[in-house]
Amino acid sequence: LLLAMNTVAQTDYSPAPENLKNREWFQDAKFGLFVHWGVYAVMAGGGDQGVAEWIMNQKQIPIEQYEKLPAFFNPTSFDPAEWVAIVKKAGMQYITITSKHHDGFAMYDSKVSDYNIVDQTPYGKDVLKQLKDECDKQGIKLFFYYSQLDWHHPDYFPRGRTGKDFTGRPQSGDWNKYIDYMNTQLTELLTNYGEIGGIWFDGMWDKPDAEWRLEETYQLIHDLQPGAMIGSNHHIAPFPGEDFQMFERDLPGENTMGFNKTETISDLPLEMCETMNGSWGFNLKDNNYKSSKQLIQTMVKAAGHGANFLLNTGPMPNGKIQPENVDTLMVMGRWLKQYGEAIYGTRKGPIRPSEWGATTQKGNIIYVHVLDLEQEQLEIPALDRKIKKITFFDDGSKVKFKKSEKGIVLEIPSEKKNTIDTILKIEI
Ligand code: FHN
Repeated sequence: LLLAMNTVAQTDYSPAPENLKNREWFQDAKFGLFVHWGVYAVMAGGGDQGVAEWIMNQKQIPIEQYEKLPAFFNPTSFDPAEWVAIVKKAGMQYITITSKHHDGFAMYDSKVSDYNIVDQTPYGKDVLKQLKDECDKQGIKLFFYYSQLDWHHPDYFPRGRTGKDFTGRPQSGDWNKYIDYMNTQLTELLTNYGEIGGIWFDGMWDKPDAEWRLEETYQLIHDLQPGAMIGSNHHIAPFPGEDFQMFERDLPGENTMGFNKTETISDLPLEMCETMNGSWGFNLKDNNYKSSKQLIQTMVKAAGHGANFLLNTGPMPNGKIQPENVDTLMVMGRWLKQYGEAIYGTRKGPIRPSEWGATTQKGNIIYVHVLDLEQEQLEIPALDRKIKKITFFDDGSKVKFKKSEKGIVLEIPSEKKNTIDTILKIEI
């Protein structure tokens, strides 16, 4: 009966009206900041590339040692108003911040565990509360990332895939007690911070066959905040109860990562996340920053798939966002100030993104994004609608085009090509 009830609960989800409204908002928003911030920032990657928020696991640091880190985490330069101002100048509409990552350390004032920023750091304040208050003040939505995988909690047992058990925990534990603990922390996050954008789950992949009691957790979230959107990382297809589908480092359906296995694209709102260098958390050595041009073009292609772009920063232990990331975000913000009409509020266009670019659509306007085209002619497959007019976005001047058997051929004179994205407006 219990299984049957669970199954019923699982397939019985129909989003509340406020959830459906938030899904529309989400798809219009298009661009958000992902923040990976925790006590691991103190280690700054330990001098190795590719190590940051995973340092506890990659360096096999037992809990007894890792628990020394919070004493060095004192972000006295953390200024939520500065962070939110950067987000707004970047043209971002929301923030998704780690409330608890795999190391189990809560970046908020949790009452169910003293392994948190208020009880165990010299800083002693709840950064999520400060950030949420500032987001509310400045009209930015806040989502909480929550890791189901936990390298610290004794009842996360049997251990998962992530390496042999290096933590020093006893080889025993009550799995259901861990799920109860997780649901209690989620209740704190959905009760003590006002209306949140949603919960961004990660880490279930560590124990794919475990009884995660997901229906119960999703029901809890939707009961506490019907409008809160649930997303969960690394699924072939979303589970019932999820309100958006995410793609890590992959454009929807491209599956270059392999690890993502997101062959199926659902009809839920979509989001793709990516780092500005190679690390999610702060890594002192990782200076292979992606160019702002590359990131703008990724954002355009994501929009061409109808997906949001969640771009990540790993703040430093002092609470500042890396200057290299701020510079990039300012360039992206200036670009969006000029071309945002072709991104915000759009949905995917009639032609799937490909190497020449992408299309987005808003009402009877199709935006053709030509990225880095060399040749002066661009043939795009037939638009199955009557074309009324084609103009260049930047000055409204007419675009020469002719019909071809495959579709239309656009003439793009060299003086019209910009370095990032030549946008045409097709009125249908
Ligand atoms: O293991 C995590 C990783 O630390 C990071 O949080 C990314 C962000 O999408 N998700 C997992 C790796 O896929």
